Amino acid sequence: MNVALLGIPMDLGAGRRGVDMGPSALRNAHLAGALRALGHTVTDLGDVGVALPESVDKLIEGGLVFLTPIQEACAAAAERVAALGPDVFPLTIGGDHSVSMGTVTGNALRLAPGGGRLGLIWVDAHTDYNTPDSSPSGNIHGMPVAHLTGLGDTRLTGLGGGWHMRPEDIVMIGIRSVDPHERELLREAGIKAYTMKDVDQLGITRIHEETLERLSGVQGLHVSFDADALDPAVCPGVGTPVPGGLTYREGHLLMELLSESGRVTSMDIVEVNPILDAHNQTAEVMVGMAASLLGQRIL
Ligand code: Z70
Ligand code: MN
Ligand code: MN
Ligand code: MN
Repeated sequence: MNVALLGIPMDLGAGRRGVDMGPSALRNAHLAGALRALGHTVTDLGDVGVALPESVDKLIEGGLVFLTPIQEACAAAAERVAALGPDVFPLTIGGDHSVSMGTVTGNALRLAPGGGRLGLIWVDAHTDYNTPDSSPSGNIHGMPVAHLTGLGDTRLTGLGGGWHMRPEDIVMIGIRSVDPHERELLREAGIKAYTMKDVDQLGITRIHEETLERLSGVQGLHVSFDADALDPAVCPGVGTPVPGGLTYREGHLLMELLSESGRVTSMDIVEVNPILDAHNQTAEVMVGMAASLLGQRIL
């Protein structure tokens, strides 16, 4: 496969500094080399330009922290991804999870002019379904999925030029932290979310089967993997660690099964925070997840 790496070194959407160094940490953990070892052709497109928080004068607009520079970086990421051909596998590396408003939009535009029907598998401790009104923090990394479905601030919902995700084309896995009003919004939208209780009860194999069945009508499948979906013991380098996450093997099994399905067309790795990490462990684990999704096998 032709894999295109694109970094979005942005921490403007997160509550803590440091995930802007995620792309560097993942490159240092030999992301490109690991994928080349699997036989892929890997082209590193470098990074999208992102404003420094220190050089931005307007911090909060309409309750949203760093709205303008986040909108600009997401628009740039969407444009870069959309320009890639349909036979390329974009692997976009953040950055806080607000980058996915740009990457998911770009991948939908890559499928078809005006935006195709993209399925989204959101692997995360959080549902990231807050709107500016429901958000307890104003941090945009808690809001990307809502904006992708057309809810929230028009500057962010406008990223796809009118394209939006269908809520029924979204499946979330690993969920264990949802804000009260966010829970209501998720229910109203009808988004399928597998909590950690579901992971314990059903297991990854059944969740994978149900997910692909549910997303059987889409043209492409995007996996957005937030490092905080994995247990903090596995991935300590994240801004919002939540106990009781996916194990190392559950993460790999999910990636291996998705890889075997042959249906995944793009991926994000987000929320890797080297400042909070232990010897780049989180980046190394996430490189392993990408390798499993892109065909690495034990035997
Ligand atoms: C909380 C909020 C969050 C990380 C998303 C947390 C959001 N629900 N944290 N991703 N790491 O502020 O909206
Ligand atoms: Mn997230
Ligand atoms: Mn998260
Ligand atoms: Mn939109």
